[in-house]
Amino acid sequence: MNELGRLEDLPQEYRDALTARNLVPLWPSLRGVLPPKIPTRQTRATCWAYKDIRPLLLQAGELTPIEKAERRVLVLANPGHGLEKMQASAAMYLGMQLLMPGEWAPSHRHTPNAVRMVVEGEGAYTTVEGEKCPMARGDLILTPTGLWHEHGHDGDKPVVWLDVLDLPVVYYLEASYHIDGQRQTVKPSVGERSHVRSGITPTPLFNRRHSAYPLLRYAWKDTRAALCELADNESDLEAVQITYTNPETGDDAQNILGYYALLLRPGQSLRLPARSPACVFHMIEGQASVATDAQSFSLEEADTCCIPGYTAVTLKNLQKDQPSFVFMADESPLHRKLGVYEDRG
Ligand code: GTQ
Repeated sequence: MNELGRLEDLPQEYRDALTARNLVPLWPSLRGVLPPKIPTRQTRATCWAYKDIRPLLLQAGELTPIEKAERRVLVLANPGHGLEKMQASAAMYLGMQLLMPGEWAPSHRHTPNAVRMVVEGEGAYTTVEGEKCPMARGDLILTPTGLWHEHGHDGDKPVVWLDVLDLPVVYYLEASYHIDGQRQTVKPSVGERSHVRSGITPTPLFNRRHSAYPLLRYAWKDTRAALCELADNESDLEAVQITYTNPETGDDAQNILGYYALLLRPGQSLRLPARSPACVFHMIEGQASVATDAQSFSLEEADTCCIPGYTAVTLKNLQKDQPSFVFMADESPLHRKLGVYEDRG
C-alpha cells in the first residue's frame, strides 16, 4: 500500500487557500476514513455493573426531583466515544432510568425508537399511545418512533429499567427531536390480547386499530417459557435464542436496532461470530462471562456490557446447574438495511 501525501507536505499558502474556500484535500485523510480491511471503531468493550449504578441512581432520586429531570436516567456512556456523546456504540444509547413510587414522567414522543428492559421493582407502567403496559422484571416494552409515551408508578418501591434507543444514529442523521404532550387517556389494552398466539393476528383489512407496531409489550414470563421450550425440545440446538419480532410482519420489532433473548444452558459456552454490528448484553437471570480475544467481563444479574462490531464473542454460563438468560440488543437491522451487514465467522 502506497504512503500517501501528508497535509504538512503541502505549502501553507495552498492549505490556507483551500480552507478559505471550504475545500479539503482527501489524500491525507483517505486511510483514516477508509482504513485497510477492518473499520476503526470508537466503540470500546465496556461493562457497567448494576451494583455500581444502583446507589448512584437512587441518589439521583434524592438529588433531582422528577419535575427537574423529566426522565431520571444515568446514561451508560462508552468512553471510546467520549462520555459527553452519551453513546454505547455508533447507533445505540443505553440508560438506566429510575421512577420512584407516585412519580410520573410526562407524555412525549420523539423520532428515535426506544425500548425498556425492566430491571427491578413492580407497579410501574409505560403508557404507549393510550395502551398501559405494566412493567415486571425482564419485560420488554417498545416505544417506537413517533408514538406517545409516559411512565407512571403505583407501587411502593423504586422501579428501574434499562432504556435502549437508536438516538445516536438518529441524532447523527439530524433527525432527532421531541414533542411534549398531554397525559394520555388509557384505553383498553389491545396489543397483547390481539396476539395471544404467534401466527394468529387480526386480519389487517378489518382491523380498525391497525398499527405498524401491533405488539408493544413482550412479557418476560412468555419469553422465558419460549426459551425453555426451545431448549428442552431441541437438545442439540447450540444457540437457544429468540428474536423479538413484529407479530404481523415477522420483521424485527423495530427498524434500526434488533432485540433478542438468549438461554445459556447450564455451563454452556457459546461462540458468537464476528459480525459488523456492535452488540449489547444485559443479564436478565443468572451469571455469564462475555469474552473477546482481548478481554472478558463477568456479568451478574442486571449488569450490562457493550462489544464493538467485527468482534467474535464467547458467552459462558457461569452457573453449572441452571440456565442463565441474556437480553441482547444490536445494530443488525440497520446494517442489513444499509447493505453493510457482514458475518466474518
Ligand atoms: O423514557 O422517554 O433514556 O425520552 C432517553 C430519552 C428515556 C424516555 C431515555 C427518553 C426516554
